[in-house]
Order: sequence, then structure tokens, then C-alpha cells
Amino acid sequence: MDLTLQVLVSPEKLTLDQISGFCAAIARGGATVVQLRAKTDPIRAMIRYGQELREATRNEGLGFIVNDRVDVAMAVKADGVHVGQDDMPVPLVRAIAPNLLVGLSVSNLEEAHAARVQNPDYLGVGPIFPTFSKLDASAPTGVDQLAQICAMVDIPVVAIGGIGKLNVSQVWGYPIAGIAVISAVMSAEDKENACRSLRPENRGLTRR
Ligand code: TZP
Ligand code: MG
Repeated sequence: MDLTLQVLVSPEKLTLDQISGFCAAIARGGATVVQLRAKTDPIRAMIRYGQELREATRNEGLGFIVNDRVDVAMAVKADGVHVGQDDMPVPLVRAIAPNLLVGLSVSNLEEAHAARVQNPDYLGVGPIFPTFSKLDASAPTGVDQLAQICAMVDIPVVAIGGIGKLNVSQVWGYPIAGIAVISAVMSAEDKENACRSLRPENRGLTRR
């Protein structure tokens, strides 16, 4: 999966009827993955929403990942699941859902070190910068810790947290597989252009 630009969506910020237009717009702008992150929805609602996202992402050639819920990821035939430190351990995800790509969140060097034996398909590292989108976020790692984690693991790294057009060039300076964002795209009026402005090649950067 091309992990370059992952956009996290939730039913509060994107209604069911907006999903197909949204996916078309972000795909035009260069997004590569959509992650469904619905922290409070009942499972029925999450599945209904996930089915709609599955269809739209498939139509647009986008990858589709579900946050937290392995059962929902399987039920809606997502491409992957993203788990955190308190969610189902990666080896158990693999055991029950061998075909899902698995992302794992880490927020410091210790967690990144421990993640190596879990062997996820990618590591979500962050928050890199202060974020207002995750209430229980740990202290920002800053780009120095991002650099250290990139050097420490062989696993593709996706940087997340407080990334927007003003600081995105900083993170592309490290050997990351991609970035993941909420507000930089979801709070933008023009979501297509918001995505475009986050891609390294549109900022005159070459990827490391
Ligand atoms: N995990 C670490 S930071 C974060 C998550 C889900 C929120 C990212 O949102 P934003 O608006 O891009 O800072
Ligand atoms: Mg989680």
C-alpha cells in the first residue's frame, strides 16, 4: 500500500452522504489512504459508515484502514487495521485476520523499540507536533525523536500529529513512508488542494 498521505475521517467531520465526493476530491489531491477513526459510534453505525467508505475508496483507488476495531475492519473488507498500545496486540490481529495490513501507533522511543518484535506493517509515530485532534495524545515527539525512530526500525514509518502545510516540509526531511493528518485536510474548505499542498513533490522536495 502506498502510505504517502493518509487522511483520518470520522462521522462527526464527514457525513455519510459526503463520503463519495470527499474520496474523489482527496484522491485528485494525492491522498493515498483513508482511515476510519470513529471513537464513539456504536458498531452498527461504524459498519454502515465503513461500508460506504470501502466502496468509495475502492472506486478512487485509495487504501482503506479501520482504526481500533479488527472486527469492523474484517466485516467491511478494509485493507488494514490501525491499532494503538492498548488495542489488540499485532500478533493476535495477524492470527485472526491474516490478510489485513496492520499499523501500530507509538509515541516514544521505548514503544518503537518494543514494536519491533510485534512486526506491524507500518508504525504510526506521533504526535510529532502539538495536536488538537486527539485529546489523550502524549507529549509531542518533535522531529528529533522521529529521526531516531526512523533510524532504529526497519518498519515503514508514518508521521502523525499536528502536521499541516506550514511544517510538513520538516517531516519530509526524514526517511518516512508517509504522513497521516486530520485537521490539515478536514478543516480545509478545499480538501483536494489541502492534500496537494502536503505532498512532497508539490513542495519541491525529494523523498528520502
Ligand atoms: N494520533 C496521534 S496525533 C493524532 C492521532 C490520531 C491526531 C492527528 O490529528 P491532526 O489534526 O492531524 O493533528
Ligand atoms: Mg486505538
